[in-house]
Amino acid sequence: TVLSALADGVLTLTLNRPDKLNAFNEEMHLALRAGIERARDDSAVRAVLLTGAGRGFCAGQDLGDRDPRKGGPAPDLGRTLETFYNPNLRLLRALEKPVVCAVNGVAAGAGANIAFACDIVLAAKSARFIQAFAKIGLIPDAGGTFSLTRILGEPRAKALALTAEPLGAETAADWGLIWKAVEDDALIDTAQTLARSLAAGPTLGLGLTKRLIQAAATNSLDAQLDMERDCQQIAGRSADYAEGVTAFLEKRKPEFTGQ
Ligand code: LHQ
Repeated sequence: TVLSALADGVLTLTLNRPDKLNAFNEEMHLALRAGIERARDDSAVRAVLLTGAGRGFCAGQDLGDRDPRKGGPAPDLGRTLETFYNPNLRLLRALEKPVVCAVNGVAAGAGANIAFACDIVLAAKSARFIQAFAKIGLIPDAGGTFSLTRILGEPRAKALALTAEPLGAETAADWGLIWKAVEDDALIDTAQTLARSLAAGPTLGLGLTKRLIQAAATNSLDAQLDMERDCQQIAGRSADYAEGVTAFLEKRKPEFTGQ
């Protein structure tokens, strides 16, 4: 349910239930988790590219999994979040390697919010983001109330979440919700080129940068300055810093190793 391929330091994870627009079932949650854990544990992985197979990126939770018409007790969706979604969201944010997301088509419900948890999001111009939860009586999960509010502020976060109105990729980019909207047929090449160039970069420093930027929202300036000091101390001792400066002085391209 998730294809996994490592090339040029980039682990490409492709959500792969195209007949269901890559909606999440339990198997796909666990396969995505295994992919992110591999990215964390395998030093050959220096960047991740997340995308979807077929015409959609991800339609959120598979609503066919539990049919209320069949009766039985109401499901405990809090438990579903705790068991399946939240671990993946936490792993993605804690992963100290760049994660590029290529949103190749519609991203609905938790599918949209998983994209917003990635570090650099590119979307096909025809892709749409839909906070579909309001249509079925749920609240935006998979970090949606966090990312939408942090990125957009309350007015736009509330309107998207309360109306479930689709947001086109170009508007999403104009609003700063994603990095760029690109022509449909250029999406995968653009995302792969970006992911490969990040993977060839000073990934130790890039990982620290991700940690710092994510911490900034809740830190005071003083705490953030202390954290920058500590992270720069680590970066300054890295082989990549020595190589970066040497390459600059020798007027050549640096060869970073992520060490
Ligand atoms: C689907 C789905 C889908 C199953 C398309 N499930 N089959 C929820 C509950 C539990 C725990 C905690 O978290 C969550 C989080 C959530 O994510 S809630 C939100 C769940 N997602 C949605 O409500 C979105 C439902 N899907 C749609 O509204 C539409 O499919 C969109 C707008 C995504 C795409 O529309 P179209 O491009 O018109 O495609 P379609 O509707 O024709 O879908 C194509 C096929 O995919 C179709 O199957 P079929 O056999 O008829 O060809 C759909 O039934 C299936 N599909 N989403 N979530």
